[in-house]
Amino acid sequence: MCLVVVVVYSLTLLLPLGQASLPLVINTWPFKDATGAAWGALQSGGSVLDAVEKGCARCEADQCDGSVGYGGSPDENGETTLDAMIMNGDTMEVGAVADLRRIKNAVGVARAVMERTTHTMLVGESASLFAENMGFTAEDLTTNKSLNIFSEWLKGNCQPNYRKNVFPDPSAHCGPYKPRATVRDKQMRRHANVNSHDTIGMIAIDQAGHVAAGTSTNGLTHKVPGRVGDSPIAGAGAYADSSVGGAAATGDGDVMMRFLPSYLAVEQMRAGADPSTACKTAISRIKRHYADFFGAIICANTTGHYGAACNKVAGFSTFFYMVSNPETDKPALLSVDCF
Ligand code: SD4
Repeated sequence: MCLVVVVVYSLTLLLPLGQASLPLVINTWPFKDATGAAWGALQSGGSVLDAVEKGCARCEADQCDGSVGYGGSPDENGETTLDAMIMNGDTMEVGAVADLRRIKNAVGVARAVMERTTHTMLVGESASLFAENMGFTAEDLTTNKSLNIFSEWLKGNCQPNYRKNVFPDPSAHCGPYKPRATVRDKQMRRHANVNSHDTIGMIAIDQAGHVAAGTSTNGLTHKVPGRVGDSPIAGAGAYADSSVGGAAATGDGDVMMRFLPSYLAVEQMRAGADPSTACKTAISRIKRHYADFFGAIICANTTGHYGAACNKVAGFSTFFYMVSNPETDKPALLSVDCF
């Protein structure tokens, strides 16, 4: 990540924090090309949904930091599976896919769920079949890199993993696992940490105040097959309401999805909080229960104000995010100190 940040710093304009202007694109992490793709979509007359879809799709194609799209975060079987969502803040429609296999363009499939069904979310093999029927190409999401991550993990006795209260002891052995007779409530196994991050979450707001938000991720490396995180869950991974604004989150989805941080942030803005304060409130709510959770959130309102917040933990004291608006001209890298 450090190298990425340095490179992005040198390629982007640093913007004085929080200058409000519309239209606006804001996204998690220094994924500059994704911001540019979304901004380009708006500039060429596309809708905010087009912007979010194009921005997230760019990350899926570029494998942003290995945490979005194909070839990243292999699960316990070595397979890459994708989660994504998109939300229309005008209509409150959502399209989402989770545990999507063999299809690279997860956010595109999410949009198809929204626009070509009356459902909100499709999962697993059936989501892949739906995607194929909608014209998306099925292909192997495995790469040499993901194969290598997987084989190194197997060689290292499947460490780390996300199992607890099973035998053989998951802190020393691979599965298959069986439930242990007793469940130790206090047994804390590993949660996602600063090394398993970088989901793209994006908000786009046009001049007229139309809001869309979305996410795309390949989740967590070595996750239990079938695991779905916060990213495709409306209100958790992202939320949009054109009468207020939008929010999008990144981090330990297993913890964060219990608090619907994106929904909370939007509701805080509805109640009058500025975006930075709304973002902080969403993080604080989680902190109360999980002081050491890894996570961050971006928030923006329909006046073009925006902000971000993150939970300070070892190895994560600054969160980088991207903004494009008429003040920046090109994508600008911003940061916020975690608290
Ligand atoms: C997940 N929230 O699947 C995603 C991962 C992530 O930054 O955001 N990492 O839990």
